[in-house]
Amino acid sequence: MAIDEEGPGFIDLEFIEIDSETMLSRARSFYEQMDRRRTTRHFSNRDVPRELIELAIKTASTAPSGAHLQPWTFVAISNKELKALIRQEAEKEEARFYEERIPDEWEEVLAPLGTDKVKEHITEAPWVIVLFRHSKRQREGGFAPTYYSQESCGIAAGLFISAVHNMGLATLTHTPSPMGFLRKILQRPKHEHAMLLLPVGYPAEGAQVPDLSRKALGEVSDFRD
Ligand code: IYR
Repeated sequence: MAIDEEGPGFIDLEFIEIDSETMLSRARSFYEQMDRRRTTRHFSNRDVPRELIELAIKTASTAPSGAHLQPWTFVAISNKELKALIRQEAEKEEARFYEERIPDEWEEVLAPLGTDKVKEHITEAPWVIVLFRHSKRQREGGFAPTYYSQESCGIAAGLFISAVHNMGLATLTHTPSPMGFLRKILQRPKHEHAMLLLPVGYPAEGAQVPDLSRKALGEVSDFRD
């Protein structure tokens, strides 16, 4: 549809132009703010109001998605018994992973991150969010596919992580493997697949992070001016 054609269901884009100086300073300060984000495994059990979690989910849900199907459900858990059950099941899977299934070449790159089968963050953090990806959607009494649901949910997860960091809290992208148990415990339908488990909260006092650096621009980009 050309820009000046009338089309059903279209409205004008709301766009506020920013002058170039402000643009650059906003771009810089956003980068600097995001560059301070770190993934920590050490969470405090200090309470976080539910409204902040709701806002992080609403922000995540602004993500672009295949055919605008928004193929995600964010399950937000603060219930202590449920968190304990999830931790217990996650640790069972992780014990098998770390003790039996982990290939050498994977162990080699994980070792510097100090991860192990103990998943204290699941019970320490006041909130645990589980992102479920929808591989199908309901249609006329049956099911039809969703499109690019991995990409869509990946983008939504990125926005969620940014929102949490921006509000001054910490989160961790945990991928218990395999994570089928989450659908069962959280009673989600079969076409929803747990993709990420994200504890959200304040970092514990004395929280630590691996001493890492990020790749330089030249290593992650290829410009063709
Ligand atoms: N799922 C495991 C292993 C793990 C894998 C990767 I790749 C990480 O970056 C971190 C951990 C766990 O959560 O411990």
